[in-house]
Amino acid sequence: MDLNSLQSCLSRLPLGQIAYFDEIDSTNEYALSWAEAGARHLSLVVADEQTAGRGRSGRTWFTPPGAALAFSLVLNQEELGFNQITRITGLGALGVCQVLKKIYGLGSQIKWPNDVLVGGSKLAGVLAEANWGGDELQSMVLGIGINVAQESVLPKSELNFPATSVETALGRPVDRWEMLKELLEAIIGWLPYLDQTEFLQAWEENLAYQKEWVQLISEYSKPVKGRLLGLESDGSLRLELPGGETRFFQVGEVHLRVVDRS
Ligand code: BT5
Repeated sequence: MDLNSLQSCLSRLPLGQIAYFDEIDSTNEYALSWAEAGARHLSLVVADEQTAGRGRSGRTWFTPPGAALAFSLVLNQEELGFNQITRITGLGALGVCQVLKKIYGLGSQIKWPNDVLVGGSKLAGVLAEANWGGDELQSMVLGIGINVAQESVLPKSELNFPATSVETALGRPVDRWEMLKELLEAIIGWLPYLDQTEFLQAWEENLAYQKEWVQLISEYSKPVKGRLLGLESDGSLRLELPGGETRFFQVGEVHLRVVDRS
């Protein structure tokens, strides 16, 4: 891939500027600096390889060359509306689920808040980051990493959750640039409806572990066990605790694991 080919592949989409790198530290890092320097709404950064791809809380995201999709989309605040920023992670994850279904017939689910699972293994991760100018939100960067070929999956010993790739799940090669085009189309298509119930419902329908007992693990508080009920309008997770009380948990530094009731 090169910039010209990427531009022609994506020419029908209403994107801002496009940047392509054979190798970069992190597309989110680049997109955040670009956004700060005034990148237009829907500007896109794509890389074949990331040397310092990141996940949440300084964790790393593995993106070896030729095997994955890694990109970041700049979303300007004026185009978004402040109360929609908590829905951006869901937008990315839902977009991935819908595109896997649409082009490959592949069922997937969202492990709240930011992972996409196929057959219980992680196939994609989403990282939404904010670009603040003082107290004011200027823009959001929506970063998505998808394991396309098996080479993008780290060895088990380096993972804290099982992982897979699109090609492993399908048993055949796929065109990752077609996937990128379809995914951007899905994301851009949802943007005007982000504040609608329809979006929240679609997001909720794709949640993994519905009605199952899960545990939320955080570095800062004791683990909480509960039955997964669904989402609140700001994207918080609704759990029923063992005593029957309902509680909400915001997208913070939490990990979700499925557990036995006992
Ligand atoms: C995520 O974080 O899953 C968000 C990943 C976002 C990556 C994209 S790529 C484009 C953009 N530019 C960036 O720099 N980032 C975004 P989290 O839930 O914190 O998961 C991170 C954990 O997933 C790591 O600690 C590993 O255990 C695991 N992991 C790392 N690489 C993986 C891979 N390729 N496939 C599956 N799991 C992986």
